[in-house]
Amino acid sequence: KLKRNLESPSKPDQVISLAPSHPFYKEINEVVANHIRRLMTENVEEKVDWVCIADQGDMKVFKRELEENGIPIDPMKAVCTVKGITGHEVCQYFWAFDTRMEWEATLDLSRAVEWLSDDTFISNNVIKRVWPASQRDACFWSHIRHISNKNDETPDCWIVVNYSCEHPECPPNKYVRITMNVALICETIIEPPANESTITRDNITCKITYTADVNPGGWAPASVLRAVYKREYPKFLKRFTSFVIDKTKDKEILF
Ligand code: 6CM
Repeated sequence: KLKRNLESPSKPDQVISLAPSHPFYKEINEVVANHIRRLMTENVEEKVDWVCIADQGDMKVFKRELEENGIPIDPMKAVCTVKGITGHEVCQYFWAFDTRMEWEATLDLSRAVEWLSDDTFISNNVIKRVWPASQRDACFWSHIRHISNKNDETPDCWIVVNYSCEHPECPPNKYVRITMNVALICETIIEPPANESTITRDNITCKITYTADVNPGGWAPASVLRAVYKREYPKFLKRFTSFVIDKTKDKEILF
């Protein structure tokens, strides 16, 4: 299967390139649709049970404290706006496997397990150990999709979903297996330049919504985990978006 190439990206797909007969086809479509629905109906800034844990002006991170059998599974949600990059660029780099370790600071290693199609692959990711808990890993499919605004009911956006799955070549036998449902959804805002001149990076802004529902698997001390999240999620957003700005600054804009 062909890998999507960042240097000469293929025409944006409007549809899933995974075959409808694939065992993950239904799940991927349902998970993507749920994220889009959540995006359109949920405004964390208006909800009382969501707490803002980082506010850096253009970037805000929220959490909702939740426990399951004594294990914290706090859903996280972040919203940020970044100038000079498009939603397509942000999603392409969040999804791209070959550059993941250039911006990922929470992983020890990432291994591609199987390419399902040119928009979906499965990877195994070993997360850096957090003392005093055991080391964790995750196995998930990563799917990228363009959703065009054919009608007023859906926004024109790019989305990447990282969603836990099982794979015979990735058994959960060495580390504690975390499970997750992570989505990065981007909308591009274009400020029309004066005198119908060409759009430059000064005219574009990307609105990013990031959500992460992570179950750390086995025992994890809540106070340590919550301290890690408070520190690491804002750090990730800053580091990742700076990475995209740096990678794209001398390139043509990928709308
Ligand atoms: O979304 C992020 N990265 C993606 C690409 O790698 C992918 C990553 C998922 C891993 C999420 C790990 C969350 C951290 C879990 C720590 C559990 C340790 C238990 C310790 C108990 C004390 O979606 C960026 C992820 C940024 C995470 C801060």
